[in-house]
Amino acid sequence: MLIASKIWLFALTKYSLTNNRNIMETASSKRLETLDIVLNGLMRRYSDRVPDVKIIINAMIEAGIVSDAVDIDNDHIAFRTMGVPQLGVQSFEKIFLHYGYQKREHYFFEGKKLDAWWYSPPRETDPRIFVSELRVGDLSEESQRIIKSYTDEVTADPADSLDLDNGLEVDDFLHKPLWRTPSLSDYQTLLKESEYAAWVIYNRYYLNHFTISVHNLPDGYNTVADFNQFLEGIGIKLNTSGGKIKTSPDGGLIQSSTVAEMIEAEFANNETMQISGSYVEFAERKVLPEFSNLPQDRILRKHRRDGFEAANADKIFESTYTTQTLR
Ligand code: OOG
Ligand code: NI
Repeated sequence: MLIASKIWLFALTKYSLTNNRNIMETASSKRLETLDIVLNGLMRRYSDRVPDVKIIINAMIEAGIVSDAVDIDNDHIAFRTMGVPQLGVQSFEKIFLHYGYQKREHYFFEGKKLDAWWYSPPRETDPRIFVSELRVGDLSEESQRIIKSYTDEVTADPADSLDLDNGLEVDDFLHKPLWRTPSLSDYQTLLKESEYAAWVIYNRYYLNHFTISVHNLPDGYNTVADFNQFLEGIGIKLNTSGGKIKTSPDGGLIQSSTVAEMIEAEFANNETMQISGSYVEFAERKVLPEFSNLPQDRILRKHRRDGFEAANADKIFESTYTTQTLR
C-alpha cells in the first residue's frame, strides 16, 4: 500500500514537472512570438522613414552580397529616452526584459550628459539592444523646464499599464506620441544645448538605428573598411566624427554609421522644419582570441567580441547631430 502510493506520488510529481515545463515553454515561446511582432513593427516603420535602409539593402542584393533582406544579421537596434522619473530606461527596459532580454553593461557619456545600457537577446538571431537616457537634471534650468513641460504630461510610468503580451499594443505604444507636439521654438532652444534632447522631444521612441553585421558577409564586404567603400560607392554619406571607422581599444569591435536622414518635421501651429531622423549602422565583431582556431563555419555570435564601446558610441551618437547632418 505504502509502496503503491509512493509510486503514485512519483508518477504524479513526474507528470506535473513535465507539465510545468510544458507550460513554461509555451509561455516563453508565446513571449518570443510577441517579440517578433514588436521587432517587425519597429523595422517596418523604420525602413519607411529612413530611405537609406532600402537603398542599402537593395544595393546589397543587386551586388549579390546577400540574396534576400532576411539574410542580413541585425547586430543591434538602439533607442533614446528622457531621464525623468516616470520614463527613461527604467520604464523602457520593462518591455524588452519581459521578452527575455538581459541587462548588461552601463556606459556614461559625460560631455553628452547621457547614460546607456545594453541588453543581450533571448535568441542568437535577435538583435542586441542599446538604450540611452538623457541626464535631464544635468541640463540648464531652461532646458529642464522645457523638457518637463512635455514629459510631465505623462503622469505615471506608461510601461506599467501596457499589456506586454499584446504585440500590436506594444508596437502602437512605441510609435505614438507620449506628449504634445513640440513647438519649433522649444525644439530650437533644446538643440542649442543638447542635440540629443531635441531629437527625443520630436522623435521619441522611434527606432534610432538598426545595425548590419558585416563580418558574416562575403569576402570584399566583411570588414567595416571594405563595406564603407561599398556604401560610399552607392552614394551613402558616412559619419566622420572621430573618423569614418571607429575601433574599440581591444580591436574587437569596429563600427561605422550613416549620417541621419532629414525628415520634414511638423511642429505645433503647423510650423515645419527639416530635422534629423534615424540612421543606419555597420558593425564588425572580431572572433575572440580564445576561439581563433575554430573553423570559419563553426563560428557563432558567442565566439565574437560582444557588447559595446563607450568611445565608439560617443562618436556614433553624432550621426544625428547638425555637425554631421549639415556638413
Ligand atoms: C546610439 C549611439 C551609440 C553604438 O552602437 O555604440 C551606438 C544613439 O545614437 O542613440 O549606437
Ligand atoms: Ni549602435
